[in-house]
Amino acid sequence: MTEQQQIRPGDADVLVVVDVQYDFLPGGALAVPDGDAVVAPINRLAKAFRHVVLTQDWHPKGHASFASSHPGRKPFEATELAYGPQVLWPDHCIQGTPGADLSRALDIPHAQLVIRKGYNADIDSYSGFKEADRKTSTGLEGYLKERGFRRVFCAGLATDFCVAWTAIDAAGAGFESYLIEDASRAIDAGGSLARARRDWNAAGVRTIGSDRIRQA
Ligand code: VGL
Ligand code: ZN
Repeated sequence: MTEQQQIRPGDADVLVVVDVQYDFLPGGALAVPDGDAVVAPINRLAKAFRHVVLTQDWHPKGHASFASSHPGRKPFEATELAYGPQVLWPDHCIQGTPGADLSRALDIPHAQLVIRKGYNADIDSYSGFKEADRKTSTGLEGYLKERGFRRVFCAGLATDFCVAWTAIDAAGAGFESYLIEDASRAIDAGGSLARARRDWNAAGVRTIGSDRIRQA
């Protein structure tokens, strides 16, 4: 904390809180181990950011990323969809269900946007920016650029999927991109966390702890 310079969030900085939804929290359909540990650091961080955006995984029933949509396949198996490789998941974050709700433990009344993703039946979207076909945009890049943000700070669930892909796409879109690791938790299935870390490092995403952010 004393070695590295503190970051003081300002008007060019936005905190992106990824998928803190009941289905990813303990007891949820796709519970991330220790997932509820992100809530306290995120609430603390959010107080230091004037600008906060939330993402919300938001699938229709029968979504292509659900194992239940592929007869004979099981959750956490890999498959190929039209756009490439896809991990198959338990049914989760179905539009309008309690599991898809954002956690009420989040204390971020000043959040300015909730961006939903994964609503196209045939395409998954880990990233808050671009769907898994790597072509279809959610509109988040245009929104953040029009707002004049230059640095994007990502935290939430899960580190190795939606947080990593969101941070990677933020870097690809030209933002200075940060992944706040202690305010995120991973699924870590089949080496996914190590793989994601290689990918976000290669993309130029900077890994930081929440202690780098000066508290408000
Ligand atoms: C996520 C798997 C499937 C995530 C979303 O939020 O990381 N992971 N859908
Ligand atoms: Zn999902």
